[in-house]
Amino acid sequence: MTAMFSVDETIVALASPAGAGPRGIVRLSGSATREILSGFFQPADEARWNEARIPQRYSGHLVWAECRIPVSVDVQFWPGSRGYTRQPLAELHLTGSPPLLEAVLVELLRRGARAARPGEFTLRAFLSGQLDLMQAEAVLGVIDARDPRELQTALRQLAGRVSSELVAMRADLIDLLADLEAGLDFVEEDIEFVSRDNLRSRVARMAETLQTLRDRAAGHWQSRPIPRIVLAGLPNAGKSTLFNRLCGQSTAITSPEPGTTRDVLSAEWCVGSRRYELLDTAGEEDARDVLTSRMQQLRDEALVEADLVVWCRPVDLGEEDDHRDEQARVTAEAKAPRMLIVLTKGDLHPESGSQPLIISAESGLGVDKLARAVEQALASDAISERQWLGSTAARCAGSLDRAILALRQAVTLADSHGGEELLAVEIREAMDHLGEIVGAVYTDDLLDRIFSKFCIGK
Ligand SMILES: Nc1nc2c(ncn2[C@@H]2O[C@H](COP(=O)(O)OP(=O)(O)OP(=O)(O)O)[C@@H](O)[C@H]2O)c(=O)[nH]1
Ligand SMILES: [Mg+2]
Repeated sequence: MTAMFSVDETIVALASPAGAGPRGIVRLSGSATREILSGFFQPADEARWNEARIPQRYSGHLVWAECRIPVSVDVQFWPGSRGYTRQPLAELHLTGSPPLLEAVLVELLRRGARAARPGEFTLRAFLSGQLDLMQAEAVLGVIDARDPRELQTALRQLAGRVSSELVAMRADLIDLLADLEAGLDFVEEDIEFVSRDNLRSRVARMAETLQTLRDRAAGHWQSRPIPRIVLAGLPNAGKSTLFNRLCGQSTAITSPEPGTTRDVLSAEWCVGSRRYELLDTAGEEDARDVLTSRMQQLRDEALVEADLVVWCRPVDLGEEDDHRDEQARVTAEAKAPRMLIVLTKGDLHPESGSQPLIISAESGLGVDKLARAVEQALASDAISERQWLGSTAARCAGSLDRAILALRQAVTLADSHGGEELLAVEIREAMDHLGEIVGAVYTDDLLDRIFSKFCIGK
């Protein structure tokens, strides 16, 4: 055990951002928290402090030899195991003056606290069972979130719905394993503790749930800081003209000839402080030869990897094209995670101006509305789809795949009347991989890797 994993010492760190600020927070946690503070912290209400049994806030002063004037402080104190780390925990809220905070830290170290390492408070929360590993990563995600979307994902992961589902599943596997192993002792008597049908259906259901989780996360293994928006539609729908208008450049060639765009083009679309990666694609049509099939393939890849597809449908389509557009749209929608339909070339039909999302890349009509609709669609995307942070997803992809594989093998074994021992091996395997995801099974190395990304004081 390295010192990092020992929870006996009382650790201290600055928990507020470095530098001057209106308030500074010093965090202290460990069994000696109260002893270290006693004499240093002089509470206004001594009796209440001495009897502290429940988490409360105390005002008072800090008094120590080097400091001639008592320093006013508010102390939030969690006695017992009610705090974040499940150990006594105190937060000293002071004026955010760097030399003052520094002096308080030095005094606490002198009184027996040890300087905390990066992420050590959260590590203690993890080691005490307060958080699982996915949630610990989510703490980092909350701290590092670059926009509201990432924050939402991190908060959802912190709330732990996915992890509690995985923990419950793992508990069910442990039960199954116990039943199987108990059965092994009674093979002679032909006693079964869990029927094959029951086992098969439970395991199959788990494999399915994990696969859904895996699929949902598939596009998000890498956390993508800038959402990717793909313009798609029939040839000549005005995609490239819109692309040029949104990016404020004339990168894409446009022409009245259908089939102008062949490659996938990419440029940045900025709306206020928001940035998107915008892709222009070839129009949807049937592949006729090597070139067109390559064009369609590139387009399909773009659809799959999009965060949002904007389907461009001209207002002036004839009846036949209207049908073609609908068919192509449905096909594309099946590949895309989310789709927004816009009516293009709105200037050709001024009377249709009341339609919800009608735009004209020529005149600029409705472009603002489109930007707002895109923002909204992506916000709801965050709420319904993103369950995992990119960092967690990347760490867990392998474990999730191996757990699914083991469960599928267990189903096959159950179908083919394979032996109990073999079933037990697969179930144990799945259990271990789920354990890696939530952190029930971990190595010091892994913890080091995860927690060293934290800042000190968290
Ligand atoms: N009146 C009008 N014409 C437009 C508008 N947008 C595009 N067009 C015209 O429609 C034709 C096709 O435009 P493109 O932007 O090349 O269409 P595209 O969807 O990229 O076409 P492909 O690349 O062939 O799939 C061009 O002649 C454009 O000038 C618009 O908002 N209003
Ligand atoms: Mg084009």
